[in-house]
Amino acid sequence: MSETIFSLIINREIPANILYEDDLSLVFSDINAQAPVHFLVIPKKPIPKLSDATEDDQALLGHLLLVANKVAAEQGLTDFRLNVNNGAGASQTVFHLHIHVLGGRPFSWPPG
Ligand code: IU
Repeated sequence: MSETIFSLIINREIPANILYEDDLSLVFSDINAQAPVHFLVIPKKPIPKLSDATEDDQALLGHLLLVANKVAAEQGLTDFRLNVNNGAGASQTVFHLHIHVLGGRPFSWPPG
């Protein structure tokens, strides 16, 4: 699997505001925040996009959601939005699976 800038963040080769880390995941602030709180939850395993995940990743994907919950609570969020862009046509730009977590402002629906 190809390396992306997120691999460099995992390996501390470029800086990021890291909010949480464990053996399977890393959480850091988005550098182009779209809300007062905007962080990314990523697996350390470099899965390019959600649709590349397999049954073997079931526990990992569940773990990422629970990590999102944990960090959202730590950030004082009760209402928040999770977003996963899957593929260029869905505005994915970094091909290392990531869950956007946004909060601290109202959100409308449907998204753009
Ligand atoms: P997307 O779902 O692939 O479009 O989101 C990629 C996000 O990664 C986007 O919100 C960027 O601001 C963010 N990001 C980052 O936080 N740090 C970086 O070094 C790079 C992108 I490159």
